[in-house]
Amino acid sequence: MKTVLDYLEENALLVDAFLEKKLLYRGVPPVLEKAMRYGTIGGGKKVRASLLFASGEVFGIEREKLLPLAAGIEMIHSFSLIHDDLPCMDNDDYRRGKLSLHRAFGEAMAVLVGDALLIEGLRVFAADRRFLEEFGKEKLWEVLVVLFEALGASGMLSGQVLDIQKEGKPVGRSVVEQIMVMKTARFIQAAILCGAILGGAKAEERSFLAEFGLLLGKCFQLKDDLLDVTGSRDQLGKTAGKDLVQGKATLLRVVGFEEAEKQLRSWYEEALSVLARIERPVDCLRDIARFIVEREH
Ligand code: GRG
Repeated sequence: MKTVLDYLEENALLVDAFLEKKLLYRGVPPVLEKAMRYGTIGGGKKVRASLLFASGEVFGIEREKLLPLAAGIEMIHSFSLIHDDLPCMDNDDYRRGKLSLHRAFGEAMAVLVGDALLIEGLRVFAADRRFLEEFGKEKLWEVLVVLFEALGASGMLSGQVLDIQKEGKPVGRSVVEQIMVMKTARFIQAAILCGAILGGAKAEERSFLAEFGLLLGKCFQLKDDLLDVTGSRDQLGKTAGKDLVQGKATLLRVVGFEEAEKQLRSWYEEALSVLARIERPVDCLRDIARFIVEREH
């Protein structure tokens, strides 16, 4: 029987194979292509791509049709990690079990490769003729708007600004939750919403998936924070125990480990009960949700 780990691995391989072919450019400085490939292919869990596939599956969309968008979402995610690791941001030397991009290629290149992955990550599906013919202009436009909103001033960008601003400062619960939502949860929610948009979900289904996605995104960030305390560098593929040292504004810091674990359970259960309201096959999304809260990396 196929487990969720098999499913995630299969999806990661599919996305990597797609990126292998797509991240080959003519007339581009070879170092840019090499570094873009270094930052994306063969690394990371590719959870956001899997969430898009699983959400598409709820509406009967075949994975192959979603591949350009899944790859684009993972390129954009990789951009955020590359910039997050920069010395002027979180300053991390390791990512995905190897040197972070600026350590391997230099800081200027890491800034530019991040920029490239953000723009190319949008282009890879928006300029894909077959993707456009399959889903049509209206849905493509909706997908772009959802991604812009999750990434821009109302999402990841502001989440990162707050994350940096609040480092080492006293913070309350509402601010740390705002950081979790903006920095992490909105993009995870967007990956799930894209499947709903492309699948022609009804308004009610879309709003359940939006609620589920936000709760799952908060679970994802909280689990990431807990793993930062309990995990090792080998296990996580990145430096462990940094949040406490850097005085990161996390929920864990505000409420303590035990309370944070309880909160994770409670958001997870709430997410599952919202998901259960959708009268379609949601097993894949449920399995990934479980993986997210139980994972060890
Ligand atoms: C969007 C314009 C714009 C700017 C981005 C740098 C930055 C500003 C934001 C950083 C956001 C960030 C890194 C959030 C953390 C999210 C998180 C918990 C990432 C870890 O994701 P995993 O575990 O990583 O899925 P893998 O390596 O498995 O892909």
